[in-house]
Amino acid sequence: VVLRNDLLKAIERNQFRVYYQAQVRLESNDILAAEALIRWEHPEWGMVSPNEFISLAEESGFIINLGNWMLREVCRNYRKWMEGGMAPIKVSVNYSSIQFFERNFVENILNIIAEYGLNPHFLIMEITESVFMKNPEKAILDIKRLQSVGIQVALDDFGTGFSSLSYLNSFNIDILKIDRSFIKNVMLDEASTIITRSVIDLAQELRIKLVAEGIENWDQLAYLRDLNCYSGQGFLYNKPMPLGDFEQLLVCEK
Ligand code: G
Ligand code: G
Ligand code: MN
Ligand code: NA
Repeated sequence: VVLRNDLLKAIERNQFRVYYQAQVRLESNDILAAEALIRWEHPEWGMVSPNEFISLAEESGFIINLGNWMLREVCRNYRKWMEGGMAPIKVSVNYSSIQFFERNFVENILNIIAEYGLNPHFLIMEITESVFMKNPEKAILDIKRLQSVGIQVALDDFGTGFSSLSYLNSFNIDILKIDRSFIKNVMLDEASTIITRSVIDLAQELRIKLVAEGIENWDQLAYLRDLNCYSGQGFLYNKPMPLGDFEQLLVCEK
């Protein structure tokens, strides 16, 4: 209850932060995109992970306000990057299925982006398969509309949960993010190694861009590079970091 009351006030109290983690082209080390990840800087508990509060935000409906806050913050920062002449990378934002099924979901996103005078094509929307399970007809239409203005759609945590290959058929996904539980065991566990290799092949054949999540060491990177895996993110490159630190990284890319 304490957590919930605090959460509902955290926007007005200016306690949310956006952290960024680079998504890197494996072949060249170029930064392709930044995944935006929310953090709650609580005065007593310090930096609170979204794992601790996203489901609470979903249950209470607060996730809608939180998502709007997040997109505005991402747009505001992105505009600053563009004005500073930074490399035009994309920004990848996580959406929960609750947000996806809000009534004016797509209009709302386009309105916010327009407020900041940005072209929507900088945005990648990360969703999970729960979006497809709830209301596939609406999901197909919304994904089409997002893509028609240049927003790309990424399927997050691929290979976990109930992810089905048929989703790749019915929903026109731009990017697949293979879950870090597979990358973690690459070269250590035979099944994870084979699954990873197969997903890389699958993405290539379907012409879907693949992001390998959770790359933590050189062995994993070497394996993924050998198989021509397109891109990845993980602690080997960098951890999610505050805005200022990420901007330093972008300046070096310039
Ligand atoms: O960054 P971290 O490992 O703490 O993220 C934990 C989980 O929270 C991940 O599943 C991530 O997708 C989710 N998450 C992070 N930021 C957001 C956000 O802004 N909105 C939603 N819906 N989920 C987020
Ligand atoms: O569910 P989602 O893929 O959105 O979760 C993203 C979160 O995964 C990031 O916020 C970050 O905290 C975590 N993460 C990113 N890279 C790594 C990594 O290399 N190892 C581990 N264990 N977690 C990572
Ligand atoms: Mn994600
Ligand atoms: Na993931």
